[in-house]
Amino acid sequence: MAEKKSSEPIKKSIDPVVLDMLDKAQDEGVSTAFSRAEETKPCPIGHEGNCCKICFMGPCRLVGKTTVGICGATKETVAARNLIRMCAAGAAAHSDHGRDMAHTLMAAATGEAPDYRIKDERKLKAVAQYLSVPEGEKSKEELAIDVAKAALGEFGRQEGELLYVQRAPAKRQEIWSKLGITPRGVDREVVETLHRTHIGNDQDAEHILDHGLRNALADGWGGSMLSTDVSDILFGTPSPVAAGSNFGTLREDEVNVVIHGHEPTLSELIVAAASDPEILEYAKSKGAKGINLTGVCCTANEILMRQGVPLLGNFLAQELAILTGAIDAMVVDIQCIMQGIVKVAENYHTKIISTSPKAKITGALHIEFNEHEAMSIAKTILRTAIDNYPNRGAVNIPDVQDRLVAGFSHEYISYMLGGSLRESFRPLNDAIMSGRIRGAAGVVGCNNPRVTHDDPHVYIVKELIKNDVIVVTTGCNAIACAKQGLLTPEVMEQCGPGLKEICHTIGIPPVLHMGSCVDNTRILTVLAQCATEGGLGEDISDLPAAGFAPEWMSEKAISIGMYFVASGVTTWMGIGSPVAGSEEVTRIITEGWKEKVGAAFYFEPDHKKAVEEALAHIDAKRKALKLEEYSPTRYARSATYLPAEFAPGKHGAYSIK
Ligand code: MSK
Repeated sequence: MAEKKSSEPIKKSIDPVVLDMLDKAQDEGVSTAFSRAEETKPCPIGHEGNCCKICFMGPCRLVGKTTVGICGATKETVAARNLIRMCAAGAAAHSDHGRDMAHTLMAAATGEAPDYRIKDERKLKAVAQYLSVPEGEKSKEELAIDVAKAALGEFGRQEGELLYVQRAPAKRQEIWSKLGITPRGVDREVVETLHRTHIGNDQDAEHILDHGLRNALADGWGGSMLSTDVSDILFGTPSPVAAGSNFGTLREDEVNVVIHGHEPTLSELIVAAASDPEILEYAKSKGAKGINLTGVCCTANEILMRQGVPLLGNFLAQELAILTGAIDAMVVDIQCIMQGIVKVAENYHTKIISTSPKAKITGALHIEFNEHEAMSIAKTILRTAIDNYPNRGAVNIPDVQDRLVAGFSHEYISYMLGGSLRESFRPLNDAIMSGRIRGAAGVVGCNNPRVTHDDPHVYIVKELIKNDVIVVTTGCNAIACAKQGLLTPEVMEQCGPGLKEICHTIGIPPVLHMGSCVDNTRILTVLAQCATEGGLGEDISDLPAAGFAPEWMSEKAISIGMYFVASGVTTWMGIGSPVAGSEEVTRIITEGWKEKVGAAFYFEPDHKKAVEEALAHIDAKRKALKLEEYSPTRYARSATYLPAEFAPGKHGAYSIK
């Protein structure tokens, strides 16, 4: 990682750039999420899931001698309802995003959105198969229309079950079927959550939570998975790409446009428009040398994965980036956009441009996006940013930038492991079986100012690879890793010897950036393929694998965590438990779900303890599979004596030029 002030006290963040910007915010009297978190303590009642506000007899606060609400609802019922309502909101956000992608595919295929085209025909054909759409003699546009129709049908499906459920291992499907939690329609499960949790309806915690699992599965194996697939069809399935990260990706002499949110639909067009000669000429006419794009949150991850656009920062960096004075426009679409950015921007020249018909922000300039006039809107946005370039005041861009390699779709991982003729997960399974790789972990999720920014993310990833656990990452964890240089081939040197040997031999980095929040479904696909490849049991819950969301804050993170668990991956969430107020609900989601779906849902604020527990869990899974006992020293020698041609950066398609 690039060095800055090593003596900087690590308190609010482990990122020196964030610490510098926080000092600047304090000096200039600018309020940020960090300062507001200090001023606003979490409500202890709501924090533990003990506040019920689903009717207007309350809100009922179940504390002290008050153990039931006015209607008689118990702490168990209230905590369970609160949890699955969070899950439903998260699933709705992901899935509504997925639905919009399907509408864009339809518009692209019918010619109503002329700025879009079908970029990945191979993926289109694969998705057609998953959705039981016959290929026949159709043109790619005709096939795309049928795929879009089938995809849209999954959201409103009224009969039967989601088609993508069949992508899970057979044993997992049986578990869901036996428990009656196989998801039906995506929208249906969200609506049913709201219905069940209305006053006077479902009032048995376990029964409520069972539906929560089904709702989460409708996200993971439904809305989110469709979103990822359709994005790949439209914009291409990611393959390795090198880029930079952190505030040093801003340019003093170019128009800086920051893309923030979650949807790739507009940002892909902004990337294309930014190299349009007419737009570049316009930028030059205002004194800028060019247009520089960089991104925040998952829109950033989407356009990094496919276009190599650099990462500016993760969730907690969005306000601080404006303090550089170098951002001419921050273009936002949906989800994870703090209202606070508008207030911060009032102190500088930055224009906040909202674009989604679903997300207006008071005080922001709204340039509404629609896919029918996409390129024209993208250019209008860039012109607005260019017009704002001469309005800059003092600029303070920290000279900190780290390299990264991203773009690890499950298709690419499979190709990387087996080559174009024998794409498979066999080498990965073999490496796990031999104990060279101890296990696998998905580390994902947000930032939360209640903990040291990026610290739990980075600690967990470093500990896992040191202990020979291969890591896949998405969302804001991936951005935290990028800023610490953990997404480069060189990080192999920080791995345990077995993992290091495998990374050198196969040519994979130990931390694989798989994309945005909806792309957590790529992780589900990898897990399903490992489970069916052979040698590691028959189900995802048999795998020596674990999930983490150490700095979670969003409802989407709850939905992701719950669909990981319902798919068989024991998952550790950080921060604290939103159901701590009910011992019974805590028991159900841990021991109870372990029995039901073979995986537990832990909320463990101590991230060091979470890693220890996860490593013990991985070893227990290895033992149950009767695999070689993991030994950290067994492969030490072979990893030390690798030939020079396998040196980091020289091997594999991901080498940074
Ligand atoms: S952006 S949901 S803060 S990961 Fe997907 Fe980051 Fe969490 Fe938003």
